[in-house]
Amino acid sequence: MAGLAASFGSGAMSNSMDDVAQQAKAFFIIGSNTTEQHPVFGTMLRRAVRFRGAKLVVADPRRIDITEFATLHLRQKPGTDIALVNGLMNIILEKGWEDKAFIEERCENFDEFKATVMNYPPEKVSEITGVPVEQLYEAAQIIAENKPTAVIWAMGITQHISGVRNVMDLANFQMLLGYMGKPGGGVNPLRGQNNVQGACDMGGLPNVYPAYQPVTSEEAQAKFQKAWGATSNLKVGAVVTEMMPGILEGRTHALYILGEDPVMSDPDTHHIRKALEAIDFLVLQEIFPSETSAYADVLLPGVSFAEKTGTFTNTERRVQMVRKAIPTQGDARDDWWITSEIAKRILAATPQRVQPEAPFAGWEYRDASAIMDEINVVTPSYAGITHARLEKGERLQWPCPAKDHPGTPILHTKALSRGKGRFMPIDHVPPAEEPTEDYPFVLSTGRVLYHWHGGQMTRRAKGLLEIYSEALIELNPDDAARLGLNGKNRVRVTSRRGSIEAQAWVTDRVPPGMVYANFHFPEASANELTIAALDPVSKIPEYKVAAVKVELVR
Ligand SMILES: Nc1nc2c(c(=O)[nH]1)N[C@H]1C(S)=C(S)[C@@H](COP(=O)(O)OP(=O)(O)OC[C@H]3O[C@@H](n4cnc5c(=O)[nH]c(N)nc54)[C@H](O)[C@@H]3O)O[C@H]1N2
Ligand SMILES: Nc1nc2c(c(=O)[nH]1)N[C@H]1C(S)=C(S)[C@@H](COP(=O)(O)OP(=O)(O)OC[C@H]3O[C@@H](n4cnc5c(=O)[nH]c(N)nc54)[C@H](O)[C@@H]3O)O[C@H]1N2
Ligand SMILES: [Mo]
Repeated sequence: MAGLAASFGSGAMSNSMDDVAQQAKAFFIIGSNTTEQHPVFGTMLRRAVRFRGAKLVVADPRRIDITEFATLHLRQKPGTDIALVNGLMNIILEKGWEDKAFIEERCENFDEFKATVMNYPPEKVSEITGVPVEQLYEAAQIIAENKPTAVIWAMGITQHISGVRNVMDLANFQMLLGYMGKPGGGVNPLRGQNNVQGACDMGGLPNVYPAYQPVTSEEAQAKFQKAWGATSNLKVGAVVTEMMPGILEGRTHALYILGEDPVMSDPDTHHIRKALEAIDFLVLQEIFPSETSAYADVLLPGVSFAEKTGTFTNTERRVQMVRKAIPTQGDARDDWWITSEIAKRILAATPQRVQPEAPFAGWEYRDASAIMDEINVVTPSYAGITHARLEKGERLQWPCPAKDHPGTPILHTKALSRGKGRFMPIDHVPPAEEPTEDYPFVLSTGRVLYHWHGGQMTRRAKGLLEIYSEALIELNPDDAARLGLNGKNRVRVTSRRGSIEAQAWVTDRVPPGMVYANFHFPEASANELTIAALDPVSKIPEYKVAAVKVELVR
């Protein structure tokens, strides 16, 4: 097979949530705060542990809630996942726990990979990760003996300069144990936004059209030109973390932003503000005035999920109907309607346009189901998914290539048996920024249960604000004592890029030397501190590691 990385391009879970929760003998959760950030799936996993005795290994620097259910919790230092996973594989090979038949028949490049893993003996790994050697052995044994174990991860794995390599190493891990392509096993990244999977499937990426058809392909270009009247050139576009710095470097002149609040959610806020001040033209399509709207030249009022009909595609590639529950207010319009009106005007001004012909609507969609009709024609994996079928209650997961196809709950089964999974030798890379004398703490950032990203929606919900009303910085009790945090519990956290002041939450959820902050509140957002260092392949920022100092506010 063309390399596992290619099929990971879609970033989807290889197995379905039901399959993982019901069939796995054990779960290896690494870098996912599952109960707070994926509460429904988190509940399924907790039930599996409690009621059918599934084992659970959690690898997370923080003592997150799901560790209460864990057979074993490994607390690696942030940014040391490759060393950790290589260390576990080193032990698996030492003990002869690898699946030799699977490796022999279904994988390639094992020897080169093995040579790299041999450089990660448990003692060395313990030094890099901070995880005791005995715990490494214990974890490897639980995972090797409970067949199959499902690996589950989220942003704790991907938001690093080594994010892509972290993911590849977890694929190595599952191949080594023969857990790939098995019910209850597989590689299971949990998607974040309700419809991020659908957005990617529909070509919301700089390198592909819908269904991951490359923008560099003339065939794909011709196909979409017929449907849309015009397309882009054959060049791969930029990702958001390139567009933003591109403003100050003269490469980005205008932005059309739909449903993002970069002032809150992009790394290094000071830099983002400077960029947005400098941009020539900014259009923002939002449902609320946000931190970013102050910089917009044009505000387009879209509508929320509750005011529109269409589909969301979830983390396990399942396409689900969303129905309009409340009427649209004021001047607000369906997001798709606004986009198609803009498209029509751009098309009218494009000299080399063609006239889309039936079955294409040429941007004159009757409603959301008419858009799905177009998707059926141009998107092979969605060819058989229609609003009518979903309305009848069919549970469809793509690939669903025909109207009589039942959908595909598990990926990789056939792909792996047809071709070979390729082992990738992966070495540990330290984070872009490590603690120094001046900035002695490691900062990691993320979310809390009660809020959603920049908080534009959740800070408007009274009940949520009653429970969680301001940013809290998690700080270990030993560090708090050293800082003299006695009754006075506001702290200032400072990185090389900025500074925030907030209330400390003194808790052993974080180990000594680590602090954890969220980006839900503009007055103390973690992104004032984060570093815009990017993974060279995915261009994801290293939100999960920065060096900071922590001071008492007097
Ligand atoms: N309530 C709520 N739920 C959400 C969201 C929200 O904003 N609020 N957002 C949604 C979105 S878009 C996303 S992407 C997901 C994110 O879901 P998650 O990725 O689960 O959430 P995060 O808070 O980013 O943190 C992930 C975990 O990584 C750990 N971690 C930190 N550094 C490291 C490291 O170096 N290695 C490892 N292995 N782990 C590390 C953290 O301690 C944390 O437990 O949540 C989704 N669900
Ligand atoms: N420090 C730090 N930063 C992070 C992360 C982290 O872990 N740490 N995680 C990153 C991740 S994984 C993500 S996904 C991003 C999320 O970052 P964003 O995408 O910027 O955050 P959201 O709050 O999900 O959505 C942005 C806006 O969309 C608007 N909106 C909601 N629904 C609709 C709609 O239907 N139509 C329109 N037009 N607008 C709508 C909301 O009002 C909101 O202001 O943050 C990233 N930033
Ligand atoms: Mo996300």
